[in-house]
Amino acid sequence: MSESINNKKPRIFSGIQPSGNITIGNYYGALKNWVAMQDEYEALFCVVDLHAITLKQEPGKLRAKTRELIALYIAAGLDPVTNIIYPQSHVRQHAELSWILNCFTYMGELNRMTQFKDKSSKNEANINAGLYTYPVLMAADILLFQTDIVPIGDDQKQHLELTRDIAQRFNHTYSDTFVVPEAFFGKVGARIKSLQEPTAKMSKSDANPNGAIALLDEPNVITNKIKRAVTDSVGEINYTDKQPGVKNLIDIYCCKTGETAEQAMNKFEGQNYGFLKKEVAEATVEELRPVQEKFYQLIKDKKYLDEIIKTNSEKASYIAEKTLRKVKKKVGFII
Ligand code: ATP
Ligand code: LTN
Repeated sequence: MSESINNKKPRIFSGIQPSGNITIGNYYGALKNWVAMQDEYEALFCVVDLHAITLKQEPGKLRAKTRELIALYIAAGLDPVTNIIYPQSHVRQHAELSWILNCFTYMGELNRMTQFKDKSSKNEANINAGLYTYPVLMAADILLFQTDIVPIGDDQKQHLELTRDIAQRFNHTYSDTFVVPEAFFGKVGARIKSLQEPTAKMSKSDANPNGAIALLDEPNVITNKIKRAVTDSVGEINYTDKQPGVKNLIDIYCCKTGETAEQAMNKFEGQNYGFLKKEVAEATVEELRPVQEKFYQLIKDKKYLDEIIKTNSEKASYIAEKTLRKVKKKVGFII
């Protein structure tokens, strides 16, 4: 039974990997939606460091990035008192449930995951088993908390479908144990594209630094990256898939203003690419300025951040243990 039936608010869970510099793709596609949803839901926002080590990470850097991402969650507007904000590795139940769910997931299902195919083709020297079972850990993250809604970018859709399948399979094998979660996709920010390769998604692991705008990029860096963004030779601003570079810039603009593409086109129709880029750069700088200011205050206060991590991890662990005990009992472990 959903815990949300007993409590007042439905529950959401989501996470970002501390595996690089988070981008405006993560911000508009994930974080900003979370901020808008936080009051209506009981929310857990996780920094998924266990997922991050599926690719090689430098230990000191991973530690710093994890704390940095916790601070960015708060700087972007998430309340660390009313929401549960914590690093995944602090709650051991994630790994425990993940093992159990591995035994309820078929290799045929994992073989179909496009993110695995994508990441393994880019990391041929390190195609480890964690990269392969990554979606099972993600399912464990979500199912541990009896999550109702999972706000994600559309690149995670396939993983969420697998999560639902695993939950249903487990529920059918035993009896109702997990809430079967629904995905939630934001309107405009669902898929921001790379500035250099506007048919591919903007990603924090992009090898080309000009492809992605990091949340902590300085204003002149943001402006320069947008100036260099790939457009086309049409020379006319239209919102169409035939002009993916221009379309992406309009999307980024709309993420800031909340306008529809149609509304934004009233402003851009008949203008040149230079004008579009200038407007997009100004909008982005303005959006990120307050987030950056708050971030630099927070990151100085390690004690405060560590306290947030400790209390929130304890809260998460308490909720997670309830589900895990139920699961262990159903599969036949002595509890
Ligand atoms: P990596 O490049 O390391 O794989 P990533 O940039 O894809 O990372 P994740 O940590 O995998 O980031 O994703 C965190 C969240 O941000 C997810 O909900 C994902 O769907 C969303 N997201 C990532 N990139 C984009 C994007 N370009 N547009 C919209 N949402 C995105
Ligand atoms: N796999 C996701 C990050 C992630 C996540 C989750 C998102 C891990 N666990 C649980 C939502 C819910 C990604 O790569 N973006």
